Amino acid sequence: MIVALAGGVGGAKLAQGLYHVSPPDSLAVIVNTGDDFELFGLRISPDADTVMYTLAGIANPATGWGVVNDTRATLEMLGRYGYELWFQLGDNDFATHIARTAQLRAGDSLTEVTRRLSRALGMRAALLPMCDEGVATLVDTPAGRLAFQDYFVRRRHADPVSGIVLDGIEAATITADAAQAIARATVIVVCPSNPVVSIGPILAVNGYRSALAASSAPRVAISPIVGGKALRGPADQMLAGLGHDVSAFGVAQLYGGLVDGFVIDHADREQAERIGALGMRVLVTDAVMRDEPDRQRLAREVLDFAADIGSSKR
Ligand code: FO1
Repeated sequence: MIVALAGGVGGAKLAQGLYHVSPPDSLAVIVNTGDDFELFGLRISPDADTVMYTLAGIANPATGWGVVNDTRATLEMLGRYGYELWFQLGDNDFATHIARTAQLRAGDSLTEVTRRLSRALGMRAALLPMCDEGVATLVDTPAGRLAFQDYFVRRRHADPVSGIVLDGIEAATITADAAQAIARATVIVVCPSNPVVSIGPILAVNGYRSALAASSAPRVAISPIVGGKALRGPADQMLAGLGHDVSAFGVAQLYGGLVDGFVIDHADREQAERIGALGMRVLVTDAVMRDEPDRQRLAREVLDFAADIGSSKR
C-alpha cells in the first residue's frame, strides 16, 4: 500500500502520477480538510475534491480544481438572487457538494461519504479525509483572523500571514481508515503541497505523528519550494511570515524526524548537504510537474528512491 499525504492541486498532481504508475487499488491518499467550509448551506471540501476529480480524470486542467467543461448556470442564478460570487462553483461541482451535504446530514461520516463519492466517479484509490471532525484553518493577518477560503480565494492570498490557527484540532483524531492505511503502508509519500496549511493540519491531527513514527515504511517528502519560490500558491509568503526559511531546506526542517528522504529540484542542489545533515537522504531531480508524463516520471522516481531507502532501512 502506497500512502500519500496531500493538499490541493500540487498534491493531486503527484497523487495522480502515483495512481498511474502503480496498481489502482494500492494507493491511499490522505487529504487535508482544514480548507473545508460551508457556502450556500453546502459542505465544500476543496482538497478532497481536487484529488478526487484529478484521479477520476475529470479535473479542470486550466485551474487544477473544479470539473472540466463545467457550466455555471447555478452560480449565475445565485448571482441574480444577489449573492456575491467570490467562489467559483460549477454545476457539476455543486452536485458533489449537494450529495456530500445530504449524506453528512443523514448521519454518515465524512470518510464514508468521501468513499462513496470517489467510488461513484470510478476512483479506485482510497480517498481518506484526515479526520471526520470539523477542523478549520484560520489565518492571522493584519486584517484580522480570516477563514481560510476568505484569505485564499476572496482576498487572493494577498495579506501577509503572521500565524495559523487550526480551530477544532484538539478534538480531531486520525480515522480508523487512515490509521490502517499507514499501518499497512509500504511507502509513505508527503506530496509537494503547502507544508503549513495543507500537510501541517494533517500532521496536527491527533494520531498522525505517532502513526508515521511507528511505520517501518520508507517515508519520502517532495519539496513544494523550488528556487526559493512556491510552485503554486502562497507557501513561500506563508513560510516567510511564520519565520521559516523560504527554501527546500526550510520545508525539510519542518519535516525533520518525520521523513527518511527528501526530494528537491536541480535548482536547489546546493542545499542537498544541509538537508542531509537533518538526517534525511536527498534525491535531486526535476521536481516540477509540467504535464501528465512529468507526474508519472516524478512518481516513479519517488517510488524508486523510497525503495532504495527501504532496502537500507531493513
Ligand atoms: N480557488 C480559487 O482560487 N478560486 C476559486 O474560485 C476556487 C473555487 C473552487 C471551487 C471548488 C474547489 O474544490 C476548489 C476551488 N478553488 C478555488 C481551489 C481551492 O479553494 C484552493 O486551491 C484550496 O483550498 C487550497 O488548497
